[in-house]
Amino acid sequence: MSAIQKLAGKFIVIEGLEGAGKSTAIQYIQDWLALQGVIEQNIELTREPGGTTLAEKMREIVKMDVADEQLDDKAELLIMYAARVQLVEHKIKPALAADKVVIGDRHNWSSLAYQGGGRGIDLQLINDIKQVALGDFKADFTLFLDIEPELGLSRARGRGELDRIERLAIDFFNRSRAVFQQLTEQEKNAVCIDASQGFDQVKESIHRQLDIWLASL
Ligand code: Z5A
Repeated sequence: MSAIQKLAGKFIVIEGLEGAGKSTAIQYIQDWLALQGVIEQNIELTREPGGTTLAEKMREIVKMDVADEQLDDKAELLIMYAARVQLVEHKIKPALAADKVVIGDRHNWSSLAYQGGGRGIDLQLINDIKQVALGDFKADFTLFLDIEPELGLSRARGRGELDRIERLAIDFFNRSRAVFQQLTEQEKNAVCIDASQGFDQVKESIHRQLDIWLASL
């Protein structure tokens, strides 16, 4: 079977803390797909929360600062899943059914890491909500870009003002990171990339891990 045939209908996800370099890594994945012969029209890019008209509205709500009302942690969690259902049902599944390769900038692990690890919501409750919202749908391959929160936030800060979630204490991000690391250890089709390396080394690591995954298909 050719690489193009193996990759058709596959969902690749990039996860990691802010400033880990997810947007940059997505470009590296696109470069790698091009090397495998996958044409641009057969690649769909998504981001979470967001990626559809309604899901982008929900993204605005989770990022919004409201002076007289705090977004409740459980409301935040439910909005993440509402946005995810919209994205999966209206964009990701149709693209996969059309044999496209979908690259996701964040997916389900971000809820376990941020709302679970960071906010302290029970991981089993989050898994139950996931099951109701998405059933067994999941990524085919996950690349977790691991970085010290301090370094990631300093990179994110370089881009301008931090948003509502980015302004949380370092402890929050350390707890989120620990969940990401745990999930990577547990999941067969996931790898950890040291995102503190320079651009070229990160690119090389991502391409190497994608080669190994492709060979396993
Ligand atoms: N969230 C949640 O709580 N629960 C959920 O279920 C989901 C999300 C899905 C989404 O924000 C927020 O929602 C996020 C989690 C929460 N919260 N926060 N905070 P977003 O989409 O706006 O932000 P992000 O996903 O964290 O992305 P980001 O901040 O844009 O980071 P990034 O994409 O990983 O980084 P980047 O833009 O590729 O790189 C950042 C900078 O570092 C940039 O200037 C690069 O040139 C530089 N960079 C990248 N790689 C390197 C290397 N290797 N060396 C040096 N510099 C580098």
